[in-house]
Amino acid sequence: MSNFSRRKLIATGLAATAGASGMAVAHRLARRYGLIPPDHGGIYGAGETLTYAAQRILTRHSLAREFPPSQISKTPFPNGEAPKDEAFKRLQAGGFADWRLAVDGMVARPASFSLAELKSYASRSQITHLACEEGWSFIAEWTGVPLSRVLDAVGILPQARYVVYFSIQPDWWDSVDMADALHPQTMVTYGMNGGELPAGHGGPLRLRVPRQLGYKNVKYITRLTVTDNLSRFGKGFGSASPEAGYAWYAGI
Ligand SMILES: Nc1nc2c(c(=O)[nH]1)N[C@H]1C(S)=C(S)[C@@H](COP(=O)(O)O)O[C@H]1N2
Ligand SMILES: [Mo]
Repeated sequence: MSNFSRRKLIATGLAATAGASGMAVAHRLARRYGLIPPDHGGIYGAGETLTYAAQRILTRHSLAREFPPSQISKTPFPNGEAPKDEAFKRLQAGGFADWRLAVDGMVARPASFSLAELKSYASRSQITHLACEEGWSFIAEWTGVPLSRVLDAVGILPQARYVVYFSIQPDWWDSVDMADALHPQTMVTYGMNGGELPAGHGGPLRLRVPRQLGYKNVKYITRLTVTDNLSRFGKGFGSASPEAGYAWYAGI
């Protein structure tokens, strides 16, 4: 069977079984194709599996919408304020010259990048929407280096399935699967609207995942870990968010 018709069959099967004989069959199908999200055991269990599996099959390569400059929001909405802890303030006072992004796990050459090193790679800018699950959103131009470029530099091993990302704020960490990690719009972001990325929006470094909701776009990232298994991170849900009731996969 061609890849396309196989995908279509799985998708149709998932959609049909969701309504009819319930989630169990959808879950079995998803498992067979390696599409069980790490938080499937949570409150939403089967529903999360169905959303993630169906999205991955149908929209694996789709792009988030990009906007013209005229659409950039006049007053972007910083959800939070810059971290107030001493470690962050010290780095900020030094112009973030000592900020590092460590990359480890299932990679051939673990490395630690300074901002200057990240900025030495070809940059990409995109005007995309950041949507919070609480209902507000804004459009901004984001500049950075595609995550795929950073992963190329360290050489991901073939077993890699997820990239886990950590913030200087210990409560904020998350992960994406390789489809999103290698997606051309997923960026290690250091600029916004033509200037530096403001601390309120995650400066000096933030992961932008425009195909997922705001909370997946973790600010102040300091470390990436490539892995084939999310069970040893936190409570094993692939993110801190499912512990608070939010889905690991927040595709839009
Ligand atoms: N480190 C960190 N990352 C974070 C958050 C946070 O509080 N700390 N908030 C998240 C949430 S819930 C949203 S909606 C967006 C808000 O992005 P903004 O501050 O650029 O508006 O950042 C996400 N990333
Ligand atoms: Mo949010």
